[in-house]
Amino acid sequence: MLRMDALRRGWAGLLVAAAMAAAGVTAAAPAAAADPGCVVAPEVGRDDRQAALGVFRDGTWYVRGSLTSGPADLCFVFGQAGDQPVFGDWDGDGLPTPGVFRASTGTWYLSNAPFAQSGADVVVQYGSPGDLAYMGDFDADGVTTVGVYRPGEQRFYLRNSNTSGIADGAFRFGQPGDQPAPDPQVNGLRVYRPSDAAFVGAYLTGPEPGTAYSWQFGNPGDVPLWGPWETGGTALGGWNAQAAPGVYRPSTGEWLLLTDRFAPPSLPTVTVLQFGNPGDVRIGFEPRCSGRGACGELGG
Ligand SMILES: [Ca+2]
Ligand SMILES: [Ca+2]
Repeated sequence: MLRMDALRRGWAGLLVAAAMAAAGVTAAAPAAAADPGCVVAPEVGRDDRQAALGVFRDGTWYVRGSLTSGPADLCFVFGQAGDQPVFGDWDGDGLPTPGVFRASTGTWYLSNAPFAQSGADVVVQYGSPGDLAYMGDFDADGVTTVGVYRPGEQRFYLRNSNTSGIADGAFRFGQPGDQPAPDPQVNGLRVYRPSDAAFVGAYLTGPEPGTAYSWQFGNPGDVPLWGPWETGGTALGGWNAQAAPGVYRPSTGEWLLLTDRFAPPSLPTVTVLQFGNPGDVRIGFEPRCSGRGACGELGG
């Protein structure tokens, strides 16, 4: 659990350029052309928001609404090639929605609509070229906010609001080669260590937190994922799914997702499926109510 008094100790400031917009600025993220085969999001109904898998390809998001192999159920355009897709409840209304982090300019484009129909509702300047996106709910107030992992320093820089400014928290954690493994509700530090094929995490209790857990999952060479596929015995893709680890295995094109960590050992707990193309960026996708507040209606 993150506590503000703990966060105030030993923080290094992260200076960001002030030239760009702060929170509240409405601007469209530069968008790529839509894939002609894409069924655009406004045509799907409210019940279709149980999507669980997403891939990002050159500015187009492809979404599949079940934990099965197959094609995308819908897509939408938000961002451009090279952007890092992110996902979170940026306004705290209970509905997680898409965003992108453009490291080349240190700019975050955040949408508060389920499939980014409104474009970028918030533009935040935070981070530097080479940074990797690390969003989360670092102060556990129900609002997902921006952060980055700087691989060269093995250091996280975190904000508790979707605004430009210095870091509310800076923490050295991880080792060379680690990749950040964020999710919209994480309130700690978490990396994936490819050499060990393990998710390694820490709680935000000091300037250099120690490892709190190490969770082996996948094989060396896998790409970390974290998404809403942990069902705890409920139907796959159902509304009760919780965030859980997974990996994408480039050598086979497979997603391997921990779908029921509480199942008896005799039952399968890992779902293996194929979705997307080689080179796509995979992301856990959950455009639905998180349980904290009212659901937003799907706009057209
Ligand atoms: Ca929201
Ligand atoms: Ca928060």
